[in-house]
Amino acid sequence: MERTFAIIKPDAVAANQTGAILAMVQKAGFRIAGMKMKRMSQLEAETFYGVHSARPFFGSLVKFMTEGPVVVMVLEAEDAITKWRDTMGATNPANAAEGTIRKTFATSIERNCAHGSDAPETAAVEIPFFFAGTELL
Ligand code: FUP
Repeated sequence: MERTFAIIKPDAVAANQTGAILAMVQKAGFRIAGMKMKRMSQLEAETFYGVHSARPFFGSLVKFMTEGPVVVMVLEAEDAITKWRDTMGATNPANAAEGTIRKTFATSIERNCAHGSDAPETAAVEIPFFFAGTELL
């Protein structure tokens, strides 16, 4: 079993799409090992997306990720990292496959409604960034 880190982003939470996205999480066969709602601080968003700090979209991305509450989750499944990225679809919803979360709900490459770790090393940093070990069940 593998674990990945996932976010339902502020656009989807504000649009009351949390329940529909959670239904897709569960239909895809993930076990939710941890979940909570929070509002990311500026520092949290800047640190979380630190790898993108030199990119032109960084400021706008941080502003978006802090504009309202998010749902952070740890999802467990066999091959969870790849499986969750497949369930979300491509970063740009214009390129996302039919039936994926981003194709269904996202409105732009920035406001793309969901996040998922891109590799085991990333998940190993992202999970403890948001969850204490005692919060994972
Ligand atoms: P992903 O792994 O699918 O989240 O995509 P990236 O790591 O490439 O990008 C992280 C986030 O930056 C994306 F979710 C959205 C944002 N982004 C933009 O806003 N503009 C871009 O051109 C690329 C990414």
